[in-house]
Amino acid sequence: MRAKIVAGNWKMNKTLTETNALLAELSGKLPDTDAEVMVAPTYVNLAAAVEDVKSSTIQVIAQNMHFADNGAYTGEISADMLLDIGINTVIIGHSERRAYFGETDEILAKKVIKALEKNLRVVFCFGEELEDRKSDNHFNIVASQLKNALFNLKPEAWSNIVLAYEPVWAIGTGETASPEQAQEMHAFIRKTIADEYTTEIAEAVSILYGGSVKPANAREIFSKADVDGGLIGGAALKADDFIAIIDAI
Ligand code: G2H
Repeated sequence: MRAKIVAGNWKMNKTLTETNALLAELSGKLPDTDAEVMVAPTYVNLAAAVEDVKSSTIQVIAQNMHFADNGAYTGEISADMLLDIGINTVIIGHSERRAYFGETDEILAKKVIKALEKNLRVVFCFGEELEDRKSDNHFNIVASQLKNALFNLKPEAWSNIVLAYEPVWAIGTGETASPEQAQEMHAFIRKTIADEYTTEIAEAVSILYGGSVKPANAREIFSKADVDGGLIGGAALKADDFIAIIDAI
């Protein structure tokens, strides 16, 4: 049985005061669920967020990390810093990191290796842009993103990987992939992993869908066989919306 996961990526939103308030509300309203529930606040609020959810099952995760152990990397955060404040999971490869901060497949491969070496679990994001889909190149792009960043990993490393397929054209745009488009791509991702590794590894990895998931569309997307949950942006910023999405899984 694959893990079902609903993860909220708060991006550059929520002050400390707002973080405390949202986590108090979420903890209080969290429904009984088989799914793992994660939230990714901004760096400066991570330690406080870990405290906030201490008596709840909500996991606090990080939005990014650097691939070096430590050193002269102004503004960056290391795996050890995350581990030391009780963070066990990190998002790597979000399309906004790729687009605005120049993170290439090569950089992302290094980050994934470092995170896994440190025993962090990785939520690895990838997905095609609109032109790729229009030119019917989306499967090739997704396959190359997986190959470049992940297919150097040893088979056993995959137990610490969660995938998040996020078509860039559906991120924060209100535009969502249809449940059929999501299923089609998730099945392709699983087959690509099975071809490179084994069917067992492909069947065991959780693949989340991300891109304008909201209470109104979550249930249908989550009902698809190869969709194991969601990475939620905008709709994770309001407790009631996020709870409704957790309820939909
Ligand atoms: C995709 C998603 C969360 P949103 O970036 O990672 O954001 O749900 O706002 O499209």
